[in-house]
Amino acid sequence: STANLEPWQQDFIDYAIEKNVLQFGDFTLKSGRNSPYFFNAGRFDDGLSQKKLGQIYAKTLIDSGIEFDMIFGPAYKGITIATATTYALSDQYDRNVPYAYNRKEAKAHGEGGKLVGAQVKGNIVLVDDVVTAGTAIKETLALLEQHPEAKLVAAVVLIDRQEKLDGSTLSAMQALEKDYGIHMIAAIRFEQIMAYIEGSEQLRHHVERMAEYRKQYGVA
Ligand code: OMP
Repeated sequence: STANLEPWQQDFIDYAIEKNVLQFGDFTLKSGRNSPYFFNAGRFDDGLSQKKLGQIYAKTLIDSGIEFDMIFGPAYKGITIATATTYALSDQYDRNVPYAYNRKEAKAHGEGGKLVGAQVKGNIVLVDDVVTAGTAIKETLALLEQHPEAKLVAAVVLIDRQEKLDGSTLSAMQALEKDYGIHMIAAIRFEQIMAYIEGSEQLRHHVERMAEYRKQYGVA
């Protein structure tokens, strides 16, 4: 692989392996594909993890140069990512950014409705963990369509698995950009995970299966 791996990406993958977030074996994905690796962000389950995650999302978003007004975290995993990201934006970039998230079930009493947090308006950035087929992001698009004062301008994810959609030559990230004009930004891409494995003595034995998987499902 020719993908260059930045030092902060190297450090972050080190940490993902240490936390058993990045795993190798046999996994069935939401899409039904059988994958030799899985990135389980749910195992980032402590304060240091949240600090590192927030910093990575904030850095990726700020480095993209995209102008935005607020962060949206789709339930459930996006919710903690939204808080970690806005905390880091405040802590490291002196930007106080509002955030909102959705409930999976609408509440019939109390404040009611499906959205929680700041009023959803302006240029919205969605945050989520991993993109394979982009299903979760499309659901948020549909949800935000009910709020004409809000525009989804970008999505920042931790991992772009860079997999072809069925019947397409494009990945979910590429298709979402093309079809909806949303800037799709990933902190780390599959090709960088490959580069990491190729450079690791302990993990190099996974290269063959990973390369096979990439050949079958990966985008050019
Ligand atoms: P899509 O909604 O198809 O893009 O799949 C992304 C979702 O699948 C993530 O939000 C996870 O729920 C799950 N997933 C992972 O967490 N890690 C992976 O490495 C792969 C998947 C997956 O099932 O594709």
